[in-house]
Amino acid sequence: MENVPRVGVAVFVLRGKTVLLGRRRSSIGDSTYALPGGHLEFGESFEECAARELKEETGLDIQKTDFLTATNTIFKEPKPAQYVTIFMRAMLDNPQQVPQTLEPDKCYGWDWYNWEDLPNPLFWPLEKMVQSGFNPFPAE
Ligand code: 8DG
Ligand code: MG
Ligand code: MG
Repeated sequence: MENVPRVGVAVFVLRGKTVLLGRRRSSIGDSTYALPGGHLEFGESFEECAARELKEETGLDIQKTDFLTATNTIFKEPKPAQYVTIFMRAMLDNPQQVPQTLEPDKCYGWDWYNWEDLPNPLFWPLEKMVQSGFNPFPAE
C-alpha cells in the first residue's frame, strides 16, 4: 500500500477497575498486549468504528462511548507505518458478556486486566500513554 498516514481507532472497554486487552498476533506489535480496535472505514464515525471493531474482534456490545484522546505514532518496524489513533472509552452493554477470540489469527485471546497491574509487554503506543500518566477511567 502507498505510504500514507492511516487512522486507527482503539477502545478502552472498562469493567470495574479493569480494561480489556488482548495479545496481538500481527506484524505490528506482535505478542504485545493491546486494546481492541482497527482501521477507520470510509464514512464511519469514531463511535461506529469502535463498536464495529470491538464486535468483530470480541463479540462484545458497548454503550456510553466517548472520545478520550488521539495520538500520532510512527512505526519504523517491521516496515514504516504512521497511525493517527483515536482512543475511545466505553462500557459494556451487559457486564456479564464474555469476550470471545473471534479473530484468532490476529489475537491470542482477550482478558480483563486491573489498571494498576497491567500485563507485559504492552503494545508500545499504549505503553507510552501509560508511562505519561494517562488514565482512561472517569475522574471520581
Ligand atoms: P482491521 O483490518 O480490522 O481494520 O484492522 P486491525 O487488524 O484490527 O488493526 P489494528 O492493528 O488492531 O489497529 C489499527 C492500528 O491502530 C494499529 O496498527 C496501530 C493503531 N493502534 C495504536 N494503539 C492501538 C491499540 O492499543 N490497539 C489497537 N488495536 N490498535 C492500536 O496506536
Ligand atoms: Mg480489526
Ligand atoms: Mg485490531
